[in-house]
Amino acid sequence: MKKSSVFVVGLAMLSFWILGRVFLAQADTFRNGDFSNGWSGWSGELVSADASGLPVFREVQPGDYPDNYAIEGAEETATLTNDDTYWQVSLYQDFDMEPLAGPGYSMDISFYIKWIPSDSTSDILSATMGDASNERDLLADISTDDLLNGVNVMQDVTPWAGKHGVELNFTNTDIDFITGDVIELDDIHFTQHAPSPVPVPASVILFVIGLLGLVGTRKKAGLWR
Ligand SMILES: [Ca+2]
Ligand SMILES: [Ca+2]
Repeated sequence: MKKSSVFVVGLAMLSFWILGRVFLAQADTFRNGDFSNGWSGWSGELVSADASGLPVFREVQPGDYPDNYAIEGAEETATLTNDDTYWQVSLYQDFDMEPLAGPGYSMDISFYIKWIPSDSTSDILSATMGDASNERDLLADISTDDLLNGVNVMQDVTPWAGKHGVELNFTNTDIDFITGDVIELDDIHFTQHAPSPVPVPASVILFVIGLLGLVGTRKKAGLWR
């Protein structure tokens, strides 16, 4: 094959690949953040170790691994639990963020999270949200004590409004080789806030007061009809 033909074929393949990626990147909006619909919308990743101790990553349907993923109690709270086979358990959802309702709007994510590790000084949990260009640690300013007690986290996620292919990821990692570490999760939702009313500048208020004063003066002088 001539070099130019190779180039054209290569370019065509690249185009198809990019188009395919764009097509695959089309996702639903975020759903089932309260787990009232089971694991619908959610995916899992489990990490084990091979014979030489290297990590082996496995994409799973959470419902297929009830030892690692459960929905418990009247509140239908999701729990991620690691064990001696799967020392890291992740739950994630890929979705398209809804656009802002109007100029000046902002958007928050809120969720309940509680961490029950064997040792909070060595085990690790993470909650992240992001797309290809920008990722955020949703627990960066949350204290370990709050996580151990259970806490409602709220973070501004306005930069992702209207973005495609955003991922929300919760990961529970055993580090101290004592497994059975648990993350509880629930009530994950997004809320939009309208911009606060624009304050009227003092100069405008003074102008209006002046105008009213003028009306009063004219009335007194009998000049106003
Ligand atoms: Ca729930
Ligand atoms: Ca542990």
